[in-house]
Amino acid sequence: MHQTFDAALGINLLHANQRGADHNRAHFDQWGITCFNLMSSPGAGKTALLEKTLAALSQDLKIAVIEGDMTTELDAERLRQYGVPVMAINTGRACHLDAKMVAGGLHQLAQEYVPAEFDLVLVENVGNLVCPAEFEVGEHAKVALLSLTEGEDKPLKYPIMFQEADCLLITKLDLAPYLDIDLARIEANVRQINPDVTLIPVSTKTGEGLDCWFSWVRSQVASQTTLRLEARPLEAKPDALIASPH
Ligand SMILES: Nc1nc2c(ncn2[C@@H]2O[C@H](COP(=O)(O)OP(=O)(O)OP(=O)(O)O)[C@@H](O)[C@H]2O)c(=O)[nH]1
Ligand SMILES: [Zn+2]
Ligand SMILES: [Zn+2]
Repeated sequence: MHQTFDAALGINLLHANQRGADHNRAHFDQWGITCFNLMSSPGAGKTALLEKTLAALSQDLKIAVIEGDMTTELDAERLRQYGVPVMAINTGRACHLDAKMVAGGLHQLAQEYVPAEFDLVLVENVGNLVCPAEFEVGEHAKVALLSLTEGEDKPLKYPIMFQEADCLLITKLDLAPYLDIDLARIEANVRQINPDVTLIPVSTKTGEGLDCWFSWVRSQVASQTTLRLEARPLEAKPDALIASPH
């Protein structure tokens, strides 16, 4: 009985979240913004990757960040140094961002800026290898990070995030000489879970692989823009949505 109740509650929560995520995506689409949801275990290198990404791409693309942390604004402060809007969301006790929290970030963006002027919103999820993958936030692509120090078996032991990822960055490549780890085995384990994922090994310390990541980002933004232009004639401006995200 207890289990049935829990299961029903879980399904309702996910349904409600999905509605919120669809709503957020509608805003992104109307504004012409591409959104990525960055997910990993704590410390895999999401903020370090965002720092490099903002440094390399924020001249060409207009970028905003929605930064999820349980309690602090430490990551948000790191990213604000790059001169882009960073909306910090403290989740309190929650171990993931949900669609409603990201909607809060979008409201803030819409109040302080003209959202239609942005090209890309990067969401840094709370560091957690399990829960963030269950809660869509309205993103166009899920980007997962797996650092070399976490071990070869993680894609097999925690498959959901790896299954869901459109792009998987294997991070901290510079540490390979110091670790007893086989990159080819990690890649094989990832492919077993998600054969088609875009796999990019990187190091933010040496810069290795970052150009490949930047190209992926640029191509996603370009293809999302093309999709939207095909789906909707330009004259159909979402005035009501721009005026008020909710
Ligand atoms: N050697 C090495 N260290 C890295 C690399 N990327 C990140 N780090 C280090 O790993 C630690 C965690 O990096 P963050 O970018 O803060 O990780 P995160 O995923 O944002 O962490 P949370 O937000 O707490 O989940 C920091 O000490 C970084 O300097 C890398 O490519 N190589
Ligand atoms: Zn971080
Ligand atoms: Zn809305």
